[in-house]
Amino acid sequence: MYYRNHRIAYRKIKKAKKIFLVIHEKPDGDAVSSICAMIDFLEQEKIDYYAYCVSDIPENFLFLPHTEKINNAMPEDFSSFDLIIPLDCGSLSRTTLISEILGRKKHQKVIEFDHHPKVDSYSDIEIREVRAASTTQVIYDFFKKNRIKINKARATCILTGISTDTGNFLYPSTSEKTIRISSEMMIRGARLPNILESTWRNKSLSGMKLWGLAINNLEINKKYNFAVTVITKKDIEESGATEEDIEGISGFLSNLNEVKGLLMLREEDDGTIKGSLRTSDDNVDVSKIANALGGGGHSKASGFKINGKLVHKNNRWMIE
Ligand SMILES: [Mn+2]
Repeated sequence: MYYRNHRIAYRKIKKAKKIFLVIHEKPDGDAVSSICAMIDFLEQEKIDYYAYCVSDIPENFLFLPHTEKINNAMPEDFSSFDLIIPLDCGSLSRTTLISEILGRKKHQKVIEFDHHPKVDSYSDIEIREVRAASTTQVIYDFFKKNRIKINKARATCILTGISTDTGNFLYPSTSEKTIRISSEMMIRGARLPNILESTWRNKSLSGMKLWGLAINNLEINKKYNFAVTVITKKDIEESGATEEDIEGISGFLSNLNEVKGLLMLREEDDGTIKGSLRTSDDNVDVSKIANALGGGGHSKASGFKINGKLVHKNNRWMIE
């Protein structure tokens, strides 16, 4: 089904008059890379498109080709699009287009490209491979199956999505296929050192200080052998760190050995708490915890959002 859908999707894309591309809010490297790879392909095919993300694109991904073509305003006439393509979204709510997609007209079809486990069914064609390390790896399969050439720009996007979503080839999602594709992307012109320079070796002093606070707040819950840390609004304010600085902390902290996994809780501006869960233990599926709390994600990396604030009481962190 997976590969058959690649071919059906290709025919639909070729026939489409106007395509709407969308990625999730607060996009990560994989989301931005996915939309940029698709933009590159649609431009070559001379297919009209509108690329959309509700959030600004983080600065460290602006080296990717075509990021300047991603809009954060909705177009006037959504019904003029005959094909909607959500990339790396994970669920309908993360497309940020719930009413547009659920209330779409008959002529509007949805083709979803993703590597997150399925949580809801909203698209007409699903191109999902949960074993893929990134959505760009799914797009690689799409290009290959349809004999679409992978030029330097596309190779850069595919490799960036893989390296950012695998924590620089560290997470268990890194398979033999992931490495093989990455090596092929380098042969096709992608430059891994440059990608790592932009996406990883770019930490600011304020960012490093916030990482320090997160390390300092680390505790181990002995009962479950699970590491827990918190980042409060005060921590973020005092360090002067930005949203982008917070990226990657949970992945880094999951290097802690002898624990089953890590939970990072972080206060957001809107009075909610964002939880990130990481594990490298084969027998632990953190998506089950995330799902129980209304979130989602992968078995090794997942997240959720709850209302409340973090308070330190009786020597421990609590949510109020
Ligand atoms: Mn992804």
